[in-house]
Amino acid sequence: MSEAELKTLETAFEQKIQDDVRIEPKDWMPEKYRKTHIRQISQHAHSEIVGMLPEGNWITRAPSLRRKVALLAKVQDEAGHGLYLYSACETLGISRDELLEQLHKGTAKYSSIFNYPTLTWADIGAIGWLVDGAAIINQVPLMNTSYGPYARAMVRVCKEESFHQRQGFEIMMKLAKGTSEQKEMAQDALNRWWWPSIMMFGPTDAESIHTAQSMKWKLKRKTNDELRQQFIDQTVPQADLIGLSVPDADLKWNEERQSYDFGPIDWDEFWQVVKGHGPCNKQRINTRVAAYENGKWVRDGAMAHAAKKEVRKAV
Ligand code: BYC
Repeated sequence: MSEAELKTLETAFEQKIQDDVRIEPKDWMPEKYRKTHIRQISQHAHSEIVGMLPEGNWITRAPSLRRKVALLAKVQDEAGHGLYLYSACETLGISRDELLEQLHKGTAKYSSIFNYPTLTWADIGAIGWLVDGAAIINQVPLMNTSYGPYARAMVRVCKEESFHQRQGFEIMMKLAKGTSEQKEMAQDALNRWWWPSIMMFGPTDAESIHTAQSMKWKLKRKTNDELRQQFIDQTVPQADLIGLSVPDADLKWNEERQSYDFGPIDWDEFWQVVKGHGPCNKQRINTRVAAYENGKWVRDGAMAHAAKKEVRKAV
C-alpha cells in the first residue's frame, strides 16, 4: 500500500471516530487501535471468567435455596459475559486459544479485584454490591465505545450486572439489619472490599499509560479518576442507608465540588496485586489452567462432532 493510500484510510478512520460512526470488524483500522482493543477486551473477558471463581466458591454454602439459585445464575451470567467478550475479541483476528494462552502464561491481565479471598457469606453481598456496582459504572460508558462488537456486547452485560448489583446490595441490607453478628460480618466485608473496589478503576489519570490514546479513539469514554469518583459518590449514600460505615477516615462531602473527598489509595498494594503478588493470584491461575486442561475432552468431542457434521454436509 502506498503512503498516499494509507493516509486516505487513516483520514477516513479518524473521520468515523469523530462522527461517532462505529468501527466494524471488516473496516480498516490502525494496527495500534486493533492491538489496544485486543488488550482491553481480552482483559475484560478474562476478568469475567476469573471473576466466577471467588463467588463459585460459595455456591455450595449459600445460606438458603433462594440465595443458592440467585448466586448460581449470577456466576453463569459471568461465564456468558466472558463468552461474548471472547467472541468480540476474536473479530479482531486473534483466536480463543491464543487469548487463553496469554491468560495462563500471565502475559494478559485480569482485574486485580479477583485476587482477594471470599472469607464469609457477606463477601458475596459485598462483591455484588461493590464489584458489580463498579463494573456497571465502568461499563455503561462502554456501550458507546467506538468498536461495534464491544459496544453491543456491553448492552446485555450491563443489564445483567444491574441485577447482580441489586442482589448483592440486598444481601448486605439483610445482614446489616440482622443480628449484631450479621451486621458485624457485613461491616467486615465492606472494610475488606472497599479499597480493592476503588482500585478496580485503575491507576490515577496522571499515572495511566493508555487513557489519553483510548479517550481519543473513544475506546474509553471516561477516565479512571472520573469513574472512580462517580462510584464513590454513588456508593457512600448506599452504605449510609443500610447503616454501614465506609472504612475511610478522610471521606468527607465537599460542598463546593458536590462530591466526596476521599483518603489516599494504597497504590503499592494495587501494583503488587497486578504484578501477581496478591493473596490469591497463584490459586486463581492454577484453577483456570486446571479447568482448561480438564475440559480438553469436551473441546475435542465438540470438534469431532462438528467435523462429522461437515463431512455429512459435503456428501
Ligand atoms: N486490574 O493505563 P491504564 C468484571 C493495568 S469487572 C489489573 O489505566 P487502561 C466483573 C492495565 O491493564 C472488571 N490491571 O489501562 C465484575 C495496564 O496494563 P497493560 C473488568 C489493571 O486499559 C463483576 C496498566 O494497568 N472490567 O469483569 O486504559 C463480576 C495501566 O493502566 C487494572 C474491565 O476490564 C486493574 N484493576 O485502563 C465479574 C473493563 N487497572 O494492559 C466480573 C474494561 C489497570 O498495559 N477495561 N490495569 O499491561 C477498562 O475499562 C480498562 O482497561 C481499565 C484500565 C480501566 C481496567
